Amino acid sequence: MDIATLRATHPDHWKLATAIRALAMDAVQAANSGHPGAPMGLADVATVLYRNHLKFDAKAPHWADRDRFILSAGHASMLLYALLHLTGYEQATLDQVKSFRQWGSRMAGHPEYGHLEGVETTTGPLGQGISTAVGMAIAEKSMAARFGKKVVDHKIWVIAGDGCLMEGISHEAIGLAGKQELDNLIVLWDNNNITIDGRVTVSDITDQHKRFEAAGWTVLACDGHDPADIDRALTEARKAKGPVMVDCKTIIGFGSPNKADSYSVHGSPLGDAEISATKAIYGWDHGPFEIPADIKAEWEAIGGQGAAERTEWQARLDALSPAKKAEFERQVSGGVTKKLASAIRAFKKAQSEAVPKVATRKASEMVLAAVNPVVPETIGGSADLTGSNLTLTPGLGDFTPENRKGRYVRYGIREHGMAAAMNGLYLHGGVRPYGGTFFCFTDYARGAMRLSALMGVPAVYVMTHDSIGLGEDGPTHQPVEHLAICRATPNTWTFRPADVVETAEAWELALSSEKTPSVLVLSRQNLPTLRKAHTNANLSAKGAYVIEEAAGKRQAILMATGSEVEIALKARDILQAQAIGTRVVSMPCMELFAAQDEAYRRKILPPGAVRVAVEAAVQQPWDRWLLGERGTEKKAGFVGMTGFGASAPAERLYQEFGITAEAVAEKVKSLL
Ligand SMILES: Cc1ncc(C[n+]2csc(CCOP(=O)(O)OP(=O)(O)O)c2C)c(N)n1
Repeated sequence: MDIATLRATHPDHWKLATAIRALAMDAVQAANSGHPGAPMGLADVATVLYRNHLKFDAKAPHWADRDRFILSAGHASMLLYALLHLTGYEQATLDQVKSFRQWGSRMAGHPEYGHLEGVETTTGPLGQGISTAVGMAIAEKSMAARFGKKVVDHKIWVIAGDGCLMEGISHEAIGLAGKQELDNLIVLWDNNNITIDGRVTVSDITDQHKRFEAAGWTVLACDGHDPADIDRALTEARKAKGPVMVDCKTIIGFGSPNKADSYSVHGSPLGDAEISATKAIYGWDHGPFEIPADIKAEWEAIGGQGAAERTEWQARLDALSPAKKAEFERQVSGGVTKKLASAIRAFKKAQSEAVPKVATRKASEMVLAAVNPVVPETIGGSADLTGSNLTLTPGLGDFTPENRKGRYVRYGIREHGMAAAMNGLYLHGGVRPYGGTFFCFTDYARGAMRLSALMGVPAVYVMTHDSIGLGEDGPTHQPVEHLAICRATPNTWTFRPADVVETAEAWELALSSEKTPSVLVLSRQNLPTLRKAHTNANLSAKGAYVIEEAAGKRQAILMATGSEVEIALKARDILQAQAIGTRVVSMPCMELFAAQDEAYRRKILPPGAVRVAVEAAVQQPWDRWLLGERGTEKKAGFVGMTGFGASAPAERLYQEFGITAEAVAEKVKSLL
């Protein structure tokens, strides 16, 4: 539909949509950076969505039963900011719009979770939003099954652009959503045939309709500038079977006389002259950031449309039994049940008596078997490695279209999609997600793992097969640099537990975390129980502790994690037999150790002694503990990997790569 017809036939709609377009142009111009084209093209679709379909109350951004709106095309952030401002979200003031993209503004370059109410997830890395939304849709289904449709019954709406659909992660997400028949998920595709390099067709000729249909979606289409047609499509979408993709045919930079339908309007300000010309075409004779009071009032009325529905919902929530209501509220707020700590304590006590020799992946399974029954909000899963990651415990049941109470998601071979879904599961509220794959394949999940950290989502990544210790699968499967990568990522706890007790402690910390994701790095090979004296206290909480003290004068400190703690303890035996007093420090989580005060760190790593770190991975993250923290280069050594692994049984690999107790003892002696 062209502008003249649109203005003539839908004057009310036109005014509302033009307010979005004007704010987007003005804010990008003022910031002298940003992406005006997509908001201008999407304003009609968004106006119909907010006006006629989205269930929300601008005065209650955290209402648990609101529809979620995910702007997967995060570069179009001004679309979302304009909507939040116009509908009257308290934090989305006009001053914030004016300081779009500037230091301290809630309206960051791309929408950032936690900066501004109404932003449901961080988007910007293309493809993440649509994939996170799949997790939200799963969470909605799970919550509805557990608490009833009277209190959980909403939709997840997504706007995704060509870029989101081209990203590989979207393939994983679309496949998962189709299999799971998520009829609460509606994706509005901004089909404008433009990306940064020009027409989409310079790089892609995919038939998106066939692609979505092939994955089990319902596909609808509309003219993305005709409000009646958009409304028809969205109305149909709400009733359709399975997840729905609505192809919204739009024009990027709609109305701009010299830039519409071209890549030049994608990611740079229009310029004052072009803004004037465009506003003239719009019939919008208002200055920058000026929204006439009647139009603002109409938008605010839209912002309040859901208030009555929310009141009715509150009454239904209040009608639940007090226990059920309290449990609903605890789960939605991410609160930790007291039962977790007691389950972990009992588990630790039993294991330090039984002293099993098990792989830490097996230990993790044993912990989960104790924890899952008392933490009903966990939803686990694996990227097709259930039997290797050991993430499934009795009684969870598969989450399927037939069994929405199931708490185990078969993610398929979709590591990145799984990680993004885990973000969505948590952000929706009511779920503590964990999911597994081989540690090496964190590479495949990394984009979403980074967003867990950036957003402060305490997802738990169960990453097994943690080193050359996995053996015969060889160097393609043997991580060497991945511990360094995880430890380099801000706001991430990387746990590499040494035995069953440390594994339980890591799980307790991971499931109690408020804002930090955890990566549990777990062995394939069996490891002895080292913590034989039970402590109620969680020793891993300080990141590192003395697991074996030096006998006699302390001359050496060995530091290790995971399977190498056993090697360090054997090296200590060798050294002590030669009267070299040796302390062994287990360091299951460097980040937590780094967070301790100087006094504690000094207690664990006092000056003077030779320091040797042992880890079957690259040295990089150890430099601080070897060279800093009162250490000196002359007295520091590392036993670990300097390159990729190899294909052979694990024991042989440890011999060949020189990660042995004897080598550690020799290293110490060479430094004394
Ligand atoms: C993972 C990722 N890769 C690259 C980019 C950089 N980028 C931002 S927008 C964009 C083009 C997106 O095209 P489309 O989704 O069609 O947006 P439109 O041009 O319609 O605004 C690119 C490549 C990004 N944000 N994320």
